[in-house]
Amino acid sequence: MKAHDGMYIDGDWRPAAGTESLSVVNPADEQVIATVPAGTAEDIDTAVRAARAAFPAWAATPPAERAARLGALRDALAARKDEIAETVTAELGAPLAFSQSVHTGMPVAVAGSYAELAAGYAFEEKVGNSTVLLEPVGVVGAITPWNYPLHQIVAKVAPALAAGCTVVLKPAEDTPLTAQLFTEAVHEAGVPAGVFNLVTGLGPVAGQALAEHEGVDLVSFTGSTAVGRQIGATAGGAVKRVALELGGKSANVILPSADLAKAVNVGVANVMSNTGQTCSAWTRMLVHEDQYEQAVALAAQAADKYGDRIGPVVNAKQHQRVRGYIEKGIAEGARLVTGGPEAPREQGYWVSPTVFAEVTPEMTIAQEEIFGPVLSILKYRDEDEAVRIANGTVYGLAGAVWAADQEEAAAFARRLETGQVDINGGRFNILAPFGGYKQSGVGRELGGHGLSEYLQTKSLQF
Ligand code: TXE
Repeated sequence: MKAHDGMYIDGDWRPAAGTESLSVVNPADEQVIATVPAGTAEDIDTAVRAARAAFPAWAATPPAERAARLGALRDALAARKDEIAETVTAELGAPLAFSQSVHTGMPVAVAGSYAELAAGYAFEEKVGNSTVLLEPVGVVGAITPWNYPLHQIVAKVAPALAAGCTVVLKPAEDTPLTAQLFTEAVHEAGVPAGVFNLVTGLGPVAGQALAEHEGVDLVSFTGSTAVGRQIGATAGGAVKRVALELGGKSANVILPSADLAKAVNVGVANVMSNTGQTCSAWTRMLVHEDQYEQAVALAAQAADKYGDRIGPVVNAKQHQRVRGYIEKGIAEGARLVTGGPEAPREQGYWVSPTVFAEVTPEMTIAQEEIFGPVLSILKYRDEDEAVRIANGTVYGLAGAVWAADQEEAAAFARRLETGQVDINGGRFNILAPFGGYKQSGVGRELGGHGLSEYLQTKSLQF
């Protein structure tokens, strides 16, 4: 596949400082499809300097002009939609139809939403005898994961640019080609030199250098809790702003009055979507004891329909990790209803859609993020117990509640310690804040709340 052999810094593709490179592998068949340069601390330093130099002018650019660049970015992404979808499929392994709809459609819409938000945002407000100015934080270091290669980038870069910040992006090493396509779109959109910069490379090298750089004012990270904790500690030590979007173990609570078949089917689809590699996935299904066996049978049936239509997981490490969790589930005494740890194909990182029943709240598979197509079904006796189980992990990112009427479900949702809850299936809203309670993270993405992460306030008293 086509790849740039350089970093995008100060408005141009330029050679990397070092000579190392990263191989990009297609997870469906383990073939190397491209190589990109592996950035070093030196590349990061050059990129941060470019972003610093570009900051004053971009911060002073009228919001309407920043909005116009974001509108052009949305158009440039939309014009590349086929190429983006094929690239996401090649480097992530997602089925092409899913790459076209979610992996491409959603980020295009999010970029568009920030073109609108930037144009209408109140960057100044009156509070009594004060005028409060909402000013851009400065240079943003964005570190993104591979699971939604384009969306994760757009969800950080678009609000940062809308706010008037400049950015250095270090995308995941598994999916740098989508990041390069995004960069081409930024260039084509006429975003001024230095406002956006791309350095590809390894997390512990380029990522860490970016998180630790003194010239970065805010680090926005999405990825594992382990790395997030480390980045949070570094940022805290340097007293710099940080936004962390980490893992999840979301509960899908089916109340007895709900349409059981619908709730189970949508719940299974939610977990299998993107091969389970979604931080907000409803990986724990909570069902009343009287409906438990029926729900388990329905879930197994629904999971079996997916077969290998869900695509592989992203890489060898995740392949081992996900199958390791399935083995652990069996070892700890959960009942394997369908699927299992055996790889269904010899080549590629495939995992069978897997459903566990008789999962108890303290089991590893009910506590830790698996990040694969694995559903755990738990039993509850009454609503209080359902709330306790749903809230009984270190995470709190998303969730779902199903009941006969919206009010009943919403009343239950108010008791959940989590950042987002879908009522009777909900409908993903790109303007609603997305982010975690507890160890699922710090800060919010998307919509106006996402934009405000990149602003700091100054008040003038009259
Ligand atoms: O994540 P990493 P991995 C969870 C999920 C998954 C697990 C491991 O449970 O199974 O994390 O995935 C960069 N300093 N999520 O290993 O390593 C790295 O280069 C700075 C949840 O892929 O956290 C990449 O760009 N940066 C999740 C990004 O961090 C570092 C999405 C994420 O990689 C770094 C992905 C370092 N020391 C995984 N080390 C979500 N919340 O959506 C790595 N990176």
